[in-house]
Amino acid sequence: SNKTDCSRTGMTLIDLNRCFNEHLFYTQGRLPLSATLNDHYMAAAYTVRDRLLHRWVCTVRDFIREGVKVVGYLSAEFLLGPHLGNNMINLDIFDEVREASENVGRNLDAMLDHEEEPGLGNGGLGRLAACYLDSLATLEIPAIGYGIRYEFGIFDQEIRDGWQVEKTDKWLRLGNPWEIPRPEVTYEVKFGGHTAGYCDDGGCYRSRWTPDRVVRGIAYDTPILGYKVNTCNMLRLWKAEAVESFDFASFNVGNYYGAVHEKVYSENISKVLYPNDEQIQGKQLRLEQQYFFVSCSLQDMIRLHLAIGKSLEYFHEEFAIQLNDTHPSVAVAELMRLLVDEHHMDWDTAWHVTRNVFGYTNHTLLPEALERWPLRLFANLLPRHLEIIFEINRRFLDEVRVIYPDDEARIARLSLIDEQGERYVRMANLACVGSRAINGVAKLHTELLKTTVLKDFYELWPEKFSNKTNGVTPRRWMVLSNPGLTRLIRSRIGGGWIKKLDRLKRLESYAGDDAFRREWQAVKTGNKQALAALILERTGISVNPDSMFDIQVKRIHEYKRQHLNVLHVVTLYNRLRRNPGLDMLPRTVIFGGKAAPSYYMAKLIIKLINSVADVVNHDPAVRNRLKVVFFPDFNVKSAQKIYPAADLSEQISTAGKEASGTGNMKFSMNGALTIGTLDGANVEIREEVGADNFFLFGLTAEEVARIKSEGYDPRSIYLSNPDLREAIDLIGSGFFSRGDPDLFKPLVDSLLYQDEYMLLADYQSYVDCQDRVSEAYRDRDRWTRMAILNVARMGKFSSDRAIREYCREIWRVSPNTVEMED
Ligand code: 26V
Repeated sequence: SNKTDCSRTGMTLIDLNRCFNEHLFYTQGRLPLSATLNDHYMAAAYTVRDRLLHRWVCTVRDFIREGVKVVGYLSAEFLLGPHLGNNMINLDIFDEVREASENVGRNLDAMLDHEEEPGLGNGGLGRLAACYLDSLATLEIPAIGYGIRYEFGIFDQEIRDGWQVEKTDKWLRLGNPWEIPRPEVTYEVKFGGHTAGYCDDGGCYRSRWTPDRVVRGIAYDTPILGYKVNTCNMLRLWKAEAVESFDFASFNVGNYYGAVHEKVYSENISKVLYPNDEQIQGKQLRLEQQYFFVSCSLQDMIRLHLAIGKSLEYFHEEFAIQLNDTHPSVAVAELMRLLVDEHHMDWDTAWHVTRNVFGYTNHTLLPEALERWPLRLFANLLPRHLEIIFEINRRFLDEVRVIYPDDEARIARLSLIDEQGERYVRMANLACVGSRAINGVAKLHTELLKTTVLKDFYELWPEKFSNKTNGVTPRRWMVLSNPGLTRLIRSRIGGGWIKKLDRLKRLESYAGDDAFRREWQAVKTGNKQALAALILERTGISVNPDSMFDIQVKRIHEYKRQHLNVLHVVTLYNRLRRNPGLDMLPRTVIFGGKAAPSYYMAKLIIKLINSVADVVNHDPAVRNRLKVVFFPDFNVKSAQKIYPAADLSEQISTAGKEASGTGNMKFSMNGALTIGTLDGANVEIREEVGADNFFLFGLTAEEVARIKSEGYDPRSIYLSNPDLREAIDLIGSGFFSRGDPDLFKPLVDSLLYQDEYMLLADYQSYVDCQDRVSEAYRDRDRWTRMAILNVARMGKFSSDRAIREYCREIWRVSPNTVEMED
């Protein structure tokens, strides 16, 4: 299919070898003998990139020629993970590149390990955006991801003396071969100043915004290739720069530092990703980031739309724009401003376009995570947008009053402005009013949205609401990260499942096949040995690959309840102390995840895990039956090594708190069984794999709400449960803190006197369930059968299924096959 330019982007081993050597010489400036690991990595990356770019230009050419509808996915985060291996998989040249690298005496895995990942996201939300880009390209849907090119992504985590220490993520240090800077694709973004009314030529009242600062956004494009297709979409990330690289006016009057200050100030906007913690509210720089990337992205889409010769009143027929949470929701006001102020459209037409172009995805029910901006701050930074929001609100509330006359309480709740006490702009309300479609990310989450945080909007516009259960890409999360399992599955049912994950169903008939189960176990053992080696390298702890690998990896948060897992560990430890000869199933309990730098309790939980690990791992009486590991710096790269090695996946959030979870899907796809609550997507995972193949415990979301409303008393549970009491008391006694009873007191007290996330209420149910897990694991054939059935029934959780639903039900876009010829 690739006849035109086989010399430069051919797919044979000969083509790849030549290309690799040419890049080593002409791009890196190296002779084979003096090439470093980095040189080899760069040469491989450019070799792969050439093939992406060939497909990319064909994709762009077809966009323009066919005038197809394009998805614009707006997200403040894209947690892509390393590119090289993934692109090799999608190009279907993995084995050839391995051979080409061995031909120059370099091990491919060393090169893959060398890549620094772009950590431009916090966790689930950013990783979801990355999986969705992969599926959009694989399904041949024209799409552009828009976001921010943070110079520093999520911090690197180090553990010192058991505590988390944050290190800046210098991911661009060695250059980034995967991005194409586009210095000619730039837009200006205004900030601050004031507005003034005037009459235009037609006698219409208009508003003119005179800003006091202007910043320039520069596009950096990353090609996103689909799996075994020619569609190569792009991720366009904006970097902020000063409009004049040097302010000569200031310089000439001697204000050199004033001029440089302006430059430094502008560049700050894309400097660093905010970790999601409580302090984000009210940070002006965060709002500047949001507006900056939204404005650049909308201007870019408008330019592309006008370039194909269409009128802006049809903008929503050429683009579907998705708001990934409320972070980009200022887009509703910005699109109105661009259409009305800059392109002189009348308000009603502009509002029609706006309301029909946007979709809004909600990702959390936690009230403290719902974005609101102090009105003062908003007015100072975006005075024109505040006017527009007031006008949207006035018209909206007029409509509401017709439907609900005299229901002032409801009107106050629906208003875009929170007016109880200090005034705020409510970003979720803005997103709801400005969108045609609103969705949650799992069945339970969507139902809870309708009855809690977005209840009033649901009652107003039930037809706007739908559920889109999250999914993850099987290319990265199975094929790339678990080659052993992929090979085994392929040997029985071929490779069709990689694009049609439902086909994994065909594995069901092998669940009872003894030979297959042996091979399955061998793959798992291999993955566990590899993780054990990595754990030894990163922590100095040696773990036994024959023990059950019980793993919880995710951001550290009280609602995710890593400390409930710790209570279980301490309970097992107490059993061993009480009964040194106990025949206990050997377990290795592994934790990983970052705490937001200002989230004190989360950091204390990390310290607790490490302190418990220290004692348990060094207690000779434990004798290999229990090991505890905190795996530092959990990120996409390490995740690819961790999920394939898990026996047990911990998904233990308080019911009703985790919107979906996506790690739960990655574990299960790699043959781990889940212990979990009825929360987020766990509910649907259990539905799919069958109740017999899922370890369920704990209160339901309804029970949590009911018990809370009736008055919950954690202390009475503590007093009446001896095992729980013993575990908590041991932590509170200073046993794990060198005799210091104060260290973990904040944690213990919060459990005894508040227990916001109801650990104590779920403790016994969790421990009992863990005992059933151990029992099941002892019967290795039964366990393996269950693991096979888990994988076989995970088809629903492919991001391809999720994206198909978004395409059909929200975006109304269809595939467009890209031809490589001509
Ligand atoms: C933000 C904040 C900020 C304030 C303090 C507490 C807090 C807690 C969580 C968040 C995250 C909000 C958005 C988010 O990342 N949601 C995640 O989205 C994933 C993809 O849909 C989903 O799988 C996770 O369950 C959900 O937490």
